[in-house]
Amino acid sequence: MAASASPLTRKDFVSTQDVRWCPGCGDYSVLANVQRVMPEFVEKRENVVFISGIGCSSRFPYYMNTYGFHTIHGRAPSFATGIKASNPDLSVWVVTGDGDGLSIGGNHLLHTIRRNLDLQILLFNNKIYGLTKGQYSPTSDEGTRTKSSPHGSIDHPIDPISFALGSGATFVARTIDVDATHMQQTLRRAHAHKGTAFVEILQNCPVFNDGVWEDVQDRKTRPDNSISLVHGEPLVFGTPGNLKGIVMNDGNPQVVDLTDDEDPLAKGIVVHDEFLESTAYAFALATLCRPDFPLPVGVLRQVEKTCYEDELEAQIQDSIDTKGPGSLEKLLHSGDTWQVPG
Ligand SMILES: Cc1ncc(C[n+]2csc(CCOP(=O)(O)OP(=O)(O)O)c2C)c(N)n1
Ligand code: SF4
Repeated sequence: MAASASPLTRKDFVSTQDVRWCPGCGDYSVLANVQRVMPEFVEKRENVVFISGIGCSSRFPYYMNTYGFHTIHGRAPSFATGIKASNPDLSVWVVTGDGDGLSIGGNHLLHTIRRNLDLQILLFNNKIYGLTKGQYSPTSDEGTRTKSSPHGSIDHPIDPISFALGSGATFVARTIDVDATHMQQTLRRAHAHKGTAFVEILQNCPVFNDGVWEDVQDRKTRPDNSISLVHGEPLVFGTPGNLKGIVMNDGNPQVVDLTDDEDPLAKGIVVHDEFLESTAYAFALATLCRPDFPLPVGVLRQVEKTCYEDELEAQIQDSIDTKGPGSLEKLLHSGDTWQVPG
């Protein structure tokens, strides 16, 4: 565990607000883990801001004893862009849901990711609209029956990881609400990344979509249904006696059986590389889904790219160097101005 950067503790990040999520909601675990790691990241709470849109997950800023904005549906990434661009020293966190971030907010999420501001985006994926009482969302599986899809959803769902990769995300990871250790490690990695860190958190909504992630949440079935990504390690999953690995066949992932004493490298099992500049491999990983494949969990991709706020600052500095500091007063009274008689 990383050494604590400050005298703050988890309790310092717990607000006085009553937490209003349903009993058993996966959001509790995310909140607890974020509060636990936050003292490692900052020395002062006032240097942190949590920004959300609308949804159950978007109530998050109320429960963090930091600055926060509960903004407009789907617009948290845009607020975060403005906040980070004008206050680059702040630690900026976006909390969104699959509905908030990928329905109404898809456009905003896309543009924030592609600009690569140095901030963290946590997308809670429960594959449903929780707050509005259980309508299907863009990540709902085909056939999901809800009040708004009574005959079963006929939409092809969007995968948040593929969305982030397609938007040019420089850090893309997936973690699970019930796996505290993995989530904390993932949050540390996301925070350490310079650029937009996109983290999908698989989250159970026990009221409207209970068990949608059960096979990867349950400790017993998780090894067979997920694959833990570790840079430099072969893509092996399963349990002793039932080990399997992933090979690439003409660019297509394929599952092969492994005996317990078999060398995965000799069998051609892919070795995970999160630093590849090309997104092709990360996209191939993102296509892995159950029941035919294990679900990849961990960091899929991490690369370096310039950050929006640094480029912006450089442009401002360049203008000051060439044209002088400038005056807002002069600007406002330049050109064609007039007075409205009062
Ligand atoms: C402009 C606008 N449209 C629709 C709504 C209704 N609405 C509120 S939250 C929500 C979806 C939330 O789903 P998700 O982001 O998955 O969050 P969850 O509640 O599951 O955490 C919708 C459609 C709204 N508040 N504002
Ligand atoms: S409706 Fe679902 S997502 Fe919302 S608080 Fe309740 S359990 Fe959590």
